Amino acid sequence: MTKAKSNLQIDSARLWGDIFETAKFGGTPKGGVRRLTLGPEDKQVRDWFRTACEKAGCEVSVDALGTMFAIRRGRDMSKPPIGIGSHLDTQPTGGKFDGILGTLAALEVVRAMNDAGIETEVPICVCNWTNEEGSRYAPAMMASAAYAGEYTTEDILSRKDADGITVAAALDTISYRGADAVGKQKFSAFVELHIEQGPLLEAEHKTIGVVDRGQGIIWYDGTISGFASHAGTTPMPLRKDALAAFSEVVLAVEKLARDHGPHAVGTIGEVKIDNPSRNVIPGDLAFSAEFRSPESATLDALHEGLQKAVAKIAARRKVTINLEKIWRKEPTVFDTRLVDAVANATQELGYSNRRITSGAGHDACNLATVMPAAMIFVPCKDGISHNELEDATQADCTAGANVLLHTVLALAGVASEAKAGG
Ligand code: HGY
Ligand code: MN
Ligand code: MN
Repeated sequence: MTKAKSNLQIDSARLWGDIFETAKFGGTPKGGVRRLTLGPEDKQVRDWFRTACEKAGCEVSVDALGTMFAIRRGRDMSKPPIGIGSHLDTQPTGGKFDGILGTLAALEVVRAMNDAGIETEVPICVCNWTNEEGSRYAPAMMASAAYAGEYTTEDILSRKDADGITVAAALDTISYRGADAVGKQKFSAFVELHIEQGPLLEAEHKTIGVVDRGQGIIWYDGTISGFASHAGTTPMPLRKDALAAFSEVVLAVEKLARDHGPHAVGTIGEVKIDNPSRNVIPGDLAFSAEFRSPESATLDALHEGLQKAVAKIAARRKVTINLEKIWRKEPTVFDTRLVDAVANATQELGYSNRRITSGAGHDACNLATVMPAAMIFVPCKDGISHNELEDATQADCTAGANVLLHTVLALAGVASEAKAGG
């Protein structure tokens, strides 16, 4: 096997052009991207992605949950491919880079190999995982979780969004409910490039994050039932105010996370009052909550603490609070051989770097439970993500894609490449 020239680089302008080209699908006036999974804008970007992968000589397939796999042939097609890629769906107030950089950089890696006339020993598979964000349908990283065996395909297909539309119906609407069973596409390893979505790399002026761990996550759905009554005539001591009780739950989540710092985090991102009215004391509401920590024991402590806090609030305020744990993702430890391959490629290319734990969840975190997996981070401006202001530099995105290229070449093996200048 020959060794790829370490000066082999991706085409920076082509990658950057793709990022801005695809940002049009669901582009928002503030420069963000609103491309909820399985919606019309997701179909647009999926169609664009399929065409671009086929133009790059890949064979594209789609599985029963809509995940897309684009195979670039290798010399030995009997071996499972090296998987690369990420996701193309976004948050409602998403940006141009979260998931999109990793998916388009994976496509760019294939094109750079094509341009260099490189044939790899084993095939390469570029992936677009369905519903990584978990905003329209829970859980997050839904399709890769099903791929890793955490959920059955039937369970996921039956999941409903806020309008009662199932995943199955949404897939059919955009014609991305593939014939292939989830899990049919095998891999020998998976490497994902992603923006850090946090402030560390930028603050330390590091170009590359060599990701060795990922936080664990717990998601909850909650309801609070008090008693709706007249805002003017109900004396304060007699109230069963669901929203006032909820406000104590919010502060309890925040306090628990702070008390288990510095790495634990807790957030309540959604609340919906049933039949809200300015002169009715809120009787019923629904909300979602989440905790994250790199340590499983801390997740246990946070979970226990929240149960206790909620029971106390409910008793004191004479309301009923139901808290359902709907998802728990254990912390991820990525494969050391792969993490070292990322570190070696980074060193060879001469990029400043540091080891880093991922605060966000990623498809690679699910895949790491069933195959060797690793991640590469690049900085994003002010660490902002899940916000339309999300931004990154062309130079950093290019560096990340170059590290992905050389990591993949090391893992896939170079069977042959065009003569220099050939
Ligand atoms: O929630 C997450 O960490 C990811 O952005 N879906
Ligand atoms: Mn993401
Ligand atoms: Mn995200």
